Amino acid sequence: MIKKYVYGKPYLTRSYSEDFKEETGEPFPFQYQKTEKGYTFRYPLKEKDKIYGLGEATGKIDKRGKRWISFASDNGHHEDDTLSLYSAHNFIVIDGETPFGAFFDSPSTVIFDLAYTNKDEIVITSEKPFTLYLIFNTDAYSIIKEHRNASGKSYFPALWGFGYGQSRFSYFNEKQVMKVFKKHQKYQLPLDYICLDIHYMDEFEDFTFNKKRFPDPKGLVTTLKDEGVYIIPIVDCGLKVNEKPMIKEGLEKGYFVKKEDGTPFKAAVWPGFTYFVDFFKKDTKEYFGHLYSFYTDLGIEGFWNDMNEPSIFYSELTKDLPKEEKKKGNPDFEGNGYFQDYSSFFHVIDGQNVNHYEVHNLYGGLLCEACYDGVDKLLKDRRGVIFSRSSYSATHRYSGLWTGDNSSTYRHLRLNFNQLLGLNMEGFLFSGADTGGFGGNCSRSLLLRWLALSLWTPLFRNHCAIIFRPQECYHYRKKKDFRNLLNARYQLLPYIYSEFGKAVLRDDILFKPLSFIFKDDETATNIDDQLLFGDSVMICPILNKEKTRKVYLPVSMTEVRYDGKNFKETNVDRGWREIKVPLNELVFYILPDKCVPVTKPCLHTKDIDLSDVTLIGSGTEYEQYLDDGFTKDIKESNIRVIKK
Ligand code: MIG
Repeated sequence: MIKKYVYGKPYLTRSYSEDFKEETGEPFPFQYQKTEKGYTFRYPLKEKDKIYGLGEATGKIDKRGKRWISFASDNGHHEDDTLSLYSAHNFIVIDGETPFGAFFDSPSTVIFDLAYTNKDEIVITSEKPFTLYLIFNTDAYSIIKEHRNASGKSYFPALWGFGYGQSRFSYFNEKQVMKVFKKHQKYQLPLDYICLDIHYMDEFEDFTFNKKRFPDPKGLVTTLKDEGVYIIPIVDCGLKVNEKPMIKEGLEKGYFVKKEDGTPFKAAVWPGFTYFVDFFKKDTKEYFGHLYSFYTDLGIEGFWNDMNEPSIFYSELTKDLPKEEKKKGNPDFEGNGYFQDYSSFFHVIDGQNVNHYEVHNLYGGLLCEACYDGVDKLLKDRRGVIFSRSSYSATHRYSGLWTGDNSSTYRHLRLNFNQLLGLNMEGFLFSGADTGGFGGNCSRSLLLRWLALSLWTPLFRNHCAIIFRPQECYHYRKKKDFRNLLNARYQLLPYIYSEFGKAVLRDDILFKPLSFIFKDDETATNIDDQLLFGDSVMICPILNKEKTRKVYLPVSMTEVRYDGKNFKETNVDRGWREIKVPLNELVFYILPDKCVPVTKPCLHTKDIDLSDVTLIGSGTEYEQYLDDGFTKDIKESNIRVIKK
């Protein structure tokens, strides 16, 4: 059951698709107070209560003890105690004797003190008007499904988006891109797409290719696509200030955000000064979405939307400030260290000038919506592949999400693992981290361990920043070890793709804690380094330097050990066990009476046959979601039961 409460006159976010009737009473079980600081909600926690949610937020899986400021921020150097990240995801579940969910649907900042200041009390504050949805159901899992149901179906990319992707900031020219492809081919490393970072552009300007370095983008795209490898260009959010017709059109029609005096706001990002589309205005989404035709005309079908918090380096106002001043983060939140100057620009909403701060958290998601609608039309009857850096609750309807800049450390591998449940709770089924880490030199063992985790995440991409040691798998010794883990992904794709399809259709999540299923098992409730993946699998990746780890089995299961070719199955008893996992192997578990469909290895999803599967595990049948990988008709009848 969902109850809706409205505070002030909030801007309609359209995050929940249904029209819920507004309640008038107190938002029980919260104690509500209106103070100078805004709208405040308190809840006393019981000793065993756990808190899940906040989407992309870092910290433990159980968010009890966390402080969080929901304010979309570019923060590449985040850690467990970071206060804000790229996305603003405002849904939490308090899991205890009387579980309930709360979605603070606010276009602006919300402050979550989840038993941080006072260890037994939740205090949530919003300065600006917003809508509160409270969700009541029997358990945390059911509450999450209700939130998923109310916020709309998850974005479903083309099958090739589930392949392995290789990225780098940046591949500087066509030759380097071809080399990445050829090396993967030479060492028989599976690959479905290569990402082009900002250096493919002409002076960092979106919707251009540098003619010298990429003389024939259409040729490149076609050649690679024939081989089964797609190109995904990055698209930055700011549009370079110049005299081009698309910019003139934007200025004439008032499509860009403005300063208080009504003149267009300019701020510098990679190409120098840029304009920002005012996605709140009618017509602007269509304008922006159609710009992607530049890429689709070249045969491109995948897009990587960056910097859409929006993140800016400096504005006209802050341009001449001394560097230290320019670098000063906003005092209210953490950021990329640059003074974001959001107070200088305004959106036009229902004919009114609204300062960016009032609606900041919606911006990145609105860009995704514009991109999705545009690409949807441009690709006609085919699904594309889109992922973004910034988002709001419900952006999952339009885009996948990657978790932004991370580091090549075991700490960040663990941090990535901890984000999986929250992202799924927000509907971001198509999500994943920069595998191997963005900043830093990734060691061979770290990359292998990270691959062993990321091969379960639907968005599976290796990305690395400029200046660091190359991170493509073929740069490391014993390529076969890397091939093993990439093969594992492709052989498991029938399962991963099918679980994804079912989760989309049934408002389900892919990653869940053991406690969601094994409710009465006290030990299972406290396990936070193992997760269930879909209906059949339990994953237990190694997230540190060790070669072994302890695994807890709430029931007897099938232990599966994959060595690059075979899935070796052993029945193992419930309870604790210690397992040894060599760097080139994958170990996971299949729940009793469940099955996992696996297929033969291949190098590209174009060569995969998702219907040609073997069922492993102790069950006898499996419900498989299956389609042609491109259709937009995602329907229940695509699910069929297959038997051993
Ligand atoms: O200012 O395009 O998170 O993945 O490689 C940095 C360059 C801009 C940030 C993204 C990262 C990307 C980088 N971008």
